[in-house]
Amino acid sequence: MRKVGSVEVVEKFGVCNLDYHKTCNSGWCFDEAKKDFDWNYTGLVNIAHEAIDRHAASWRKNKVALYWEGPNREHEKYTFSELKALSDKFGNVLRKAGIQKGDRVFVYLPRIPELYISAIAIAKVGAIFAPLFGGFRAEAVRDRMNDCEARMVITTPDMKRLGIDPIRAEVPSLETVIVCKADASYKYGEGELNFDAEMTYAPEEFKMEWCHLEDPVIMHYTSGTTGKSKGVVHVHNAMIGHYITTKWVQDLRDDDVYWCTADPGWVTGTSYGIFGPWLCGASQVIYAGRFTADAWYSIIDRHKVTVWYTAPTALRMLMKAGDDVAAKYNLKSLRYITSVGEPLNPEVIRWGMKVYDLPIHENYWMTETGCNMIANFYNLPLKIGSMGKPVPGIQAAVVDDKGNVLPPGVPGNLVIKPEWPSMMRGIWNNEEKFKEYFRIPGWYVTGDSACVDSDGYFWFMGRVDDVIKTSGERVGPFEVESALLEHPACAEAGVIGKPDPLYGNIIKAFIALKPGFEGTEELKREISEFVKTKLAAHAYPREIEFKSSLPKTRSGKIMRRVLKAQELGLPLGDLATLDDE
Ligand code: 6R9
Repeated sequence: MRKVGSVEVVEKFGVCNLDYHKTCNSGWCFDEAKKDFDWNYTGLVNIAHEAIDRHAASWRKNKVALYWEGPNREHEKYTFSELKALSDKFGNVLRKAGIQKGDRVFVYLPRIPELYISAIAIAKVGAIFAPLFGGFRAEAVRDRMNDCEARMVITTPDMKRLGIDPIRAEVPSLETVIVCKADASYKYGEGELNFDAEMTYAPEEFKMEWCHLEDPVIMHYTSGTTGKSKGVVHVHNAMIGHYITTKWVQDLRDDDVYWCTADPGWVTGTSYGIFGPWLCGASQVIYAGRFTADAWYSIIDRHKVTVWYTAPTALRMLMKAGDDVAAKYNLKSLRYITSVGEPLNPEVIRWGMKVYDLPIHENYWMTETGCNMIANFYNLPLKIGSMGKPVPGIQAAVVDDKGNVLPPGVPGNLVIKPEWPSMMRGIWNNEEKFKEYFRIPGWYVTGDSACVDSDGYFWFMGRVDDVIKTSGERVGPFEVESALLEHPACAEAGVIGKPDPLYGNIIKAFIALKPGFEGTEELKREISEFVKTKLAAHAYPREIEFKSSLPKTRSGKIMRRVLKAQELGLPLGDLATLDDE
């Protein structure tokens, strides 16, 4: 390690199949990547064909695509040919249930093999794969399904009971529920199908739905600062971004065993936990169990994981668990580690270099960008604490509100020049929201602030809006506030992200109670629990503070900015719009 200015630099070694400086900003990399796909020669497009069937018809046919491990060490493995056959069959099941090109199919499953088979099969019939976090509960599920008029959901009996049954009658478009892993005593209701039984009788012969590159195939619901969650639409063309960045940013090669720890309910678990690695023909590990340091290290040890894509909160928890836990396992197989979702603390990288004998390569992107935008590539000197440099073919900049590019060191809006293959093509049913991303002429606006240094590395400063990142999960304050207001005791609620050493941020709620309610500890617990069961296990306030009233604008909007400044002891800023009543 050596120091350059105030920044520590680690020189990286290793085989390099990317000449960063040659490829940078030329845009050729995307054209180059197309040559690796069948559609470049046949004109017949489907991301599932390129991710699975193409390999099933090649020397990779008997290569393991998926090493699956369950919560109790149950394990299964699937080759590319097996995944092709299973997704062909499930494609027939979907068609028999009436699913057609363009239909929205929700997958509300734990990370069991059925989730991955579903994702591929949904793409194969030309429908839109909409993954939902297992942690979501009824109202979050209902709002998302109604927003895009979902026709089908694939789930398990337990999740159905928590997330679907309470709201089934409120989602008129939902025709079919496919139930996975039900035991013999399960009673199928109207419109419900048994995954296993359907698969047993489904024909093997399948006809792929050939699509246009610009046809939608993936939709992720994500949160903004106002309003309900938005459906971010990605098209088959996104495969180019998934593929090239998995190769270059994750440095994935044919002999790797790759493990992305993310759930597909988060974009990382779809772009880099389903499509990216399979588009590269790689073997990937999926662990369906919960996080413990022992469980995670033992996955790396037993599966001989070589490339590991994870997130800052997990790394901080591993650091907290202590070096002794790491020492119990053989982690020597690891050759490359990457992280995304929130800023990665320099001390975590330094700790990683000691314990894993490897640096952790941070990268940056978001649901809407579909693939990594900025990264610490393996062949660049790593600047600890920086997000790295733009992916070749991507032009990123820091600009002021008018779009003027700012000089090095000056913070401003982090923006990206549209468009690239995996950029979102729309927000479902919401042209207005989509347009907001292009409010600075000529740029896609990320909503983050950053600065560039004189070497062209990007440094994250923060969100410019109220979006909260907690344990790497993106949570919109509005959704939490709406859930809070449904509690009988809450008159007003304002929600902020409060910095936290482990979770990055925690959700803190300020609540004004209705008359007659007393702000007890008991009530705090009850309210937290209420949000958990309505919205999601990760989106509840870990901290609640009762206040007699909340700061509002004259038009009655809660001023989260003021709550946050008060909480952090910062200047309150411009209070011209504050209603001083
Ligand atoms: C992939 C993903 C996107 C937001 C993004 C930014 C934050 C992501 C980061 C980072 C600091 C990094 N973010 N990577 N902040 N350093 N390396 O996380 O997608 O859930 O849509 O969140 O996450 O604020 O705008 P998503």
